[in-house]
Amino acid sequence: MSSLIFEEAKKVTNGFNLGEEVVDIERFGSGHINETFRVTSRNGSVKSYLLQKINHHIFTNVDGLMNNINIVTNHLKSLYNTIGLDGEKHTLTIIPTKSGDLYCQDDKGDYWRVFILIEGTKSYDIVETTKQAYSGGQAFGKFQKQLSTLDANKLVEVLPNFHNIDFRMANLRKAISANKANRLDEVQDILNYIFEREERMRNIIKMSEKNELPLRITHNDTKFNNVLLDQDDNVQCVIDLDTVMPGYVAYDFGDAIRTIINSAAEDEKCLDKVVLNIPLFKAYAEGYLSEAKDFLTEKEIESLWYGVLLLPYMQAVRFLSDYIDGDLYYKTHYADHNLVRTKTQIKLVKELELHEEELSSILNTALVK
Ligand code: ADP
Ligand code: GN1
Ligand code: MG
Repeated sequence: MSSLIFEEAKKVTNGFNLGEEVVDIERFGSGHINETFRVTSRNGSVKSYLLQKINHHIFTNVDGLMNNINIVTNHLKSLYNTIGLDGEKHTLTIIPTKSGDLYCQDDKGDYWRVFILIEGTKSYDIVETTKQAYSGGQAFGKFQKQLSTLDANKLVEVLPNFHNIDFRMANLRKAISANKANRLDEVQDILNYIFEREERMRNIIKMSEKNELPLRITHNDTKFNNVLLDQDDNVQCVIDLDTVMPGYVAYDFGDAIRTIINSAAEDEKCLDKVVLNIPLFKAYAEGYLSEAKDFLTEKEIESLWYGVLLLPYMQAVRFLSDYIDGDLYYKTHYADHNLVRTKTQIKLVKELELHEEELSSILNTALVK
């Protein structure tokens, strides 16, 4: 870890009540946006916390974002309390600053927050078993169900148009026109592939224009590593709540499948390894529908498959736009990292299209289970 960020993190912990002495700070997780640390402190016993520097270039309304998380986690805690479960183990808990704020700002203007680190949990970048996939499905299905009783007007839309494909395509077109990093020539084939599919990927938008889909409170970043499972791979907690805001259920379903059905990493360079793990798809769909099928409308059920095709496609559009822009949005670890990520997502779209009939029929069967 660069010593500068370590110094910053250490300094910032003084503003929170984390015990007598911070004994260790290490980097944690593999997210693309925020900087995450595990902080270990001693106060008689040893306790761990999760410290995050919020990327305020992306999340410009940090106050609104932290208020959203506070509202959502308080709502979930009150639901857990009514069934006698410890809310601090099943949702995030914000540790306020010494002056009682939900976050603090350092002298460089960066924003920091602290959560309780839920011990004995695991998260997976790549899903390994059907049990894990089923639990992930249950976790996000239950999350949507629990939030269905929260008034959506209480939340601010932290990132407007986040999953709006027309908005993402408009951004791609802007990136192409500006060609900031002079990278257009090498991505022409990918662009052709993307534009050929543009209309087909507008199914959810079209349904929304016809008022066929209810807006619900959704998670909007249902990557599988945003679920914590316990040691036996049962559901523990849904995390990474920065993007919780009004949305369509199909976006959450599709984004989870995007990371679950891929046998390889999101940035796998060898595209032959990017193949579908269909049993994991089935398990996630069954887990999700076991929680969600009672509240989903018929049209929402119809939209789930469109989400499965759309989310890897939209992710390709987002990674590619950032590559063309010169890597301004996502953290990258080498020069063409965003291009590698784009190609992986495109390969996924191709695989999903090839298996469309089989996968849709699995989804229909999961519905009547
Ligand atoms: P990012 O925005 O960088 O994805 P996350 O909030 O998802 O950040 O955190 C990164 C990783 O840290 C998660 O994938 C998970 O492994 C771990 N993590 C996050 N919050 C907690 C928590 N409260 N308790 C235990 N582990 C956590
Ligand atoms: C980002 O922060 P992280 O890694 O969980 C991104 C998601 C993308 C994801 C792709 C706010 O999520 O939308 O799907 O990367 N988050 C934001 O891996 O843009
Ligand atoms: Mg995350």
